[in-house]
Parts: sequence; structure tokens; C-alpha cells
Amino acid sequence: MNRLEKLKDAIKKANINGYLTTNVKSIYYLTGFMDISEATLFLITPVNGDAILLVQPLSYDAANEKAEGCTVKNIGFRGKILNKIVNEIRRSQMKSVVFDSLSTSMYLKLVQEMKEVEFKQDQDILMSLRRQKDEREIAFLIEAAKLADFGAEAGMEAIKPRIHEYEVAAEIEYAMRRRGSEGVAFETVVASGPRSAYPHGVCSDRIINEGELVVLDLGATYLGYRSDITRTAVVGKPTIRQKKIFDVVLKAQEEAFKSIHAKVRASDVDGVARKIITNEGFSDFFIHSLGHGVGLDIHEAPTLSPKSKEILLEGDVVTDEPGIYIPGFGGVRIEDTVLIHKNHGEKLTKTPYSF
Ligand SMILES: [Mn+2]
Repeated sequence: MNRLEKLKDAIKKANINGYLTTNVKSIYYLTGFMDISEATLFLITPVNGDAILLVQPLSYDAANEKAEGCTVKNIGFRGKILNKIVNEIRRSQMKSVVFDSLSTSMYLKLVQEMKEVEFKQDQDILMSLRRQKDEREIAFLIEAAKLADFGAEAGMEAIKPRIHEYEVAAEIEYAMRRRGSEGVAFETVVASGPRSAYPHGVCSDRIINEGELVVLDLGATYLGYRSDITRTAVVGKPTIRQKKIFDVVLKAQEEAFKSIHAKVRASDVDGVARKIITNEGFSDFFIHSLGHGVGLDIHEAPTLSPKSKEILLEGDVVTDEPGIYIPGFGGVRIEDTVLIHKNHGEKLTKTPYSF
């Protein structure tokens, strides 16, 4: 069954007549056509009948060439998107439509225009299809992870006293780009000294000094698929306290990794890392979830957190990224992108954890 058929099957089971998405990544997932601008693309998938991809004139030729399994229709330069969507929904006689994301104004207009149709919002139907990757997707994710390794290695090599954080970020991004990354998977993080205690510290014009912790968090993109890796370095020789924190985070990361396999609870994997960090007295300083799914989006299902209700499945790709962040002192995070197999996890990112 192809992906559009699987989606139809899922909406049919939920007793819904059609699916409407504007999400560019979901449209790429379903049709193979990637556009850059959201809200100019609408994929309407009736349970009975062909999917219709409505595109702006500037995307029409590319969509026609790339999109598979659907009919591509041009909205037209002066065409009204709303009218086109209404026409398609009426033509296929849908009485209930699920959408994942619509602008508030578009939603209100649709509800106003078609009082006879029930519109419901749901992210899970499609995301639960997207989370388990097939062989082709896994090949792309492996490539994205390899590119991230090039970036991480370049970043580790670039770190030295008196260099700016942004210079390290430039080396990371250049190394990935010149080996084929389509762009960063997310804003590159180079966070040094006290800034390393900010988990989402992006990168600044700060100058890195001898003896400081430096957190590098980065990812590449390959054919739309993303990777995510974090390494922490120290400039020169680590202090006893820096080394202690590094060792605790590394142990938490490795033990959590060993606990990963299909059918384990995502919250249990988080628990393995959290227990190690808690037993060492750092529980107040591990201030985020252990990990998240990675695919066309950098954050997608499943989530590895204490509150997660999800069970890991074969083909899930998730991050394993514990951290300890001490305000004013600095932080350590170590992260790999991990593919879930039946009986074990497989690290897709492989840069050594040197410290
Ligand atoms: Mn991450």
C-alpha cells in the first residue's frame, strides 16, 4: 500500500470522508513533491477518489513533474484558494474533513462557507504514519546522520581559545553543506562558557576561552530528512567538576541507548537516563525530555519524556540526549540519532565523545 492509500485507510477507519493538509513536509511524504512555502499548497484526499494537489502557478510545473498519486491543479494567479478548496470538497461530496494545520482565517472561512461539512483538527493520523520510517527513508536518514558527523567533527576541530562561537558554527555548516547537506536541520548551537547552560543557546558573537565547556548541537538535511547530534567539548584540560558532569551525562546517554528496542515504553527509556542523573545529585539540572522523533521534521513523534504515553516501534528514529545544565557554570549534553530495531537501537550518528 502506498502512503496515500495508507492515509485513506486511516481516515476511513476514523469514519471521516477526507483529509486536508497544507503541511509541506506531509505533502512531500505523501506525493514526493517538496515546495518551500506553506499555505500555498493544499492536498485534499477523499476516501473515495483521487487526491488533489492545489498549487500556485509558480509551483505548477515542478508539482506536475514530481507529485505522484494525485492530480495537480493550478489555483491560478488570480484564483481564489478558498473557492478551489470548496469546489473540491463539494465535488467529492465529503461530509467530514480532517485537517492538520490551517490558518485561523482559512479555517473560519471554510466553516462559514460549508456549514454542511464537519471540520476537525487532528495531527496524529498522519504523524503516526510518518513516525515509522521505511527502508528508503532510513537510507536518507543514515545519509543525513553521516553529514551531521562531518559537521560535528569540523566543529570539534575548530574549537580553540579566542575563536568566536559563530566561526565554529560556520565551520560546522560549511563542512555539511559541501558534502551534500541541503541546509541545516535547525539553527546550529555553539554555546560556550556559562552559555553552555542554555539548552537552546544557538550561537552568539561570544569569544571562546581556555577551560570553557562548549556545546555543539547541529544537524544536516538530506532529501528532506534530518539528523540531530550534540557533542560537548572542553577547551584544554577539564576540571574535576567538568569531567564529573561529562561522565554522568555520557553514562546516562549510553545506558538509555542500551535500553532502547521496539516495544519499550518511551517514558522508561527517559527514566533510565533520569535515574542515573538523579542518583548523582543532578536531577534539578536535567531540564528537558530525553529525546524526540526525527524525520522530515526535527521534532516529531514519538517523544521520550517522563509523561510520554508512546511505545517505541521498529522504524522509529529518535534522539537520545540527556544533559546537565548548571546556571553560571555551564552545561553538558550528548546526543545521538538512533534507529529502533526489534531488539536493539542503532546509532546513526557516530562522532566520538572526546573530552
Ligand atoms: Mn535534539
